[in-house]
Amino acid sequence: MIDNIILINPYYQNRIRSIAQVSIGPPLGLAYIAAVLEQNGYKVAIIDANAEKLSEEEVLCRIMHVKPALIGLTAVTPTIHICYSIAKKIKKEEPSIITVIGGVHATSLPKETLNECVDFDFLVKGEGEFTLIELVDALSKNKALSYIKGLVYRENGKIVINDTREAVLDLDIFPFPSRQLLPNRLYKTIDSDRMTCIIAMRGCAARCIYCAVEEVAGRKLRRRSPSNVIKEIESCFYNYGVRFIAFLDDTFTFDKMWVHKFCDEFREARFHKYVKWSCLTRVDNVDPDLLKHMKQAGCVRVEFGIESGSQEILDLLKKGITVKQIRDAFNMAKEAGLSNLGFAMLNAPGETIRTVAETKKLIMDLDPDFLQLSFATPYPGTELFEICERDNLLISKDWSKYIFLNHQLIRNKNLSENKLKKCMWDIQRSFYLRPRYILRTLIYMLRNIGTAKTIIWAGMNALKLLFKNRKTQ
Ligand code: B12
Repeated sequence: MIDNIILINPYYQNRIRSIAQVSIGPPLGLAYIAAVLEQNGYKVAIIDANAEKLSEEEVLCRIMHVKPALIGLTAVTPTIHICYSIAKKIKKEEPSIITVIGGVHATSLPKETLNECVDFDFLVKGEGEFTLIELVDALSKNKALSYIKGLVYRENGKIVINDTREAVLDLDIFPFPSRQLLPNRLYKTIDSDRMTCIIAMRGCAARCIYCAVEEVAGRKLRRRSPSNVIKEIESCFYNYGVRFIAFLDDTFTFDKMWVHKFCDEFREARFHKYVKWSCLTRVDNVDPDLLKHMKQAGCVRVEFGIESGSQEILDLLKKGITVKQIRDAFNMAKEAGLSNLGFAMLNAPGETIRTVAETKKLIMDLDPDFLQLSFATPYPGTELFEICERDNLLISKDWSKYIFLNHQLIRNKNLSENKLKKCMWDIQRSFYLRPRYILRTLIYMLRNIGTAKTIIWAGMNALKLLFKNRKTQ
């Protein structure tokens, strides 16, 4: 009988330190899975080792204290080795505990993951809510596993990959994530230390070759209803004192009608006065009216993928946008009074000193309020990964290095590793060390005094990064 389940989010925040990654958000995937398990009568706990900064030993200690029947672990590519290690420690201490791995890395590389780690008993491909319920039910009642869509397991020494599970179309059927199992007080962004994340949509229709989202959530876009999302916000506000929501949807404004409706309902419920929010979107999915409406409904920041200032690189990445659209979107956001963040990357295949200069120029012209500059990283399951494997451009398959802020993983015949680091440092120095930028950030800090500590910490990280990069020159 599977009567006690623990889900674990490993500790990774110490490894992804950077200016733009000062936020710590809840592991929403695990909280959704927990909600469905609880709805079906199972006893479940979540250990958010990331938010609580728990070492593997501390995680193990908590697990052994409870001795659950089943453990579920979540991983992205650069954290999979941490899950390998936790699973190994669990199996060594208590081999009867069933271990399940899920998340985007396991979904992209199911066979490799089970081959690399004998300590995982099961792997869940794609969205895990119903697969895990069916697995727990089958194990409890000794039923066959072969019918469970999305499940991967070993049978007679061979790895069996069951049929793919269809994506859930009506997202309103899911209960809200089990926030009562999370250390909510530990989640924060530069905007607020009373924040949480919400996902209003799953799937992404864009075809960017570097993105791994399709692996888990597919290309078909599925939206929750605005009222369902607002009910979740209401619960976060009254039960957990949440004052800031970071929407994690890949393209929040993909369906503009939906956003207008959401903004209307949010304002009608009067939440816009007490709860502020931010979202991620594409530069080709916004217009002045929409952004103004979002601002009126409490939105404070929009985050756009810039990726590159070179049209050639944008086209190669299949981003489906133009440099002009990037410029227009940032202007529109500024005119609407919204703060903005831009994501950009260096070292896509074909990057040259000229295309880097184009990116630098664009970033300086746009002058975003926040910038996240990273290395193009070929995550497994993406077209970029296939291209790099095919053209022998992969520098390493050590997954722990797949942190796009820290490591160059694509060989570049136009730019040496050293030259590339220099370019990265040059853009960051030119961007952050402008008196105008420093002043603006100080004003932002004064306005958000509650999160000043977080911003100072981010600033220190930025300086550390700049000096570290300078030393390597
Ligand atoms: C929010 C987010 C973050 C947040 C962190 C999480 C948080 N708690 O807020 C921050 C900003 C810190 C972050 C950082 C990074 N991220 Co990120 N992030 C996302 C984002 C936008 C949303 C994740 C999410 O909540 N999804 C919604 C939930 C419901 O889905 P889910 O987590 O996938 O969970 C479902 C299934 O995967 C499965 N499942 C997951 N775990 C488990 C466990 C079990 C036991 C089971 C049964 C099932 C299961 O069931 C869940 C429910 O259906 C995704 C893009 C996306 N749309 O998913 C990228 C994404 C996950 N990130 C990505 C990357 C690359 C990173 C970084 C590595 C970037 C970097 N700095 O180098 C870091 C590394 C973080 C780390 N863990 O080490 C990539 C992952 C690619 C890969 N192969 O690893 C994604 C897919 C984006 C992309 N464009 O490709 N990220």
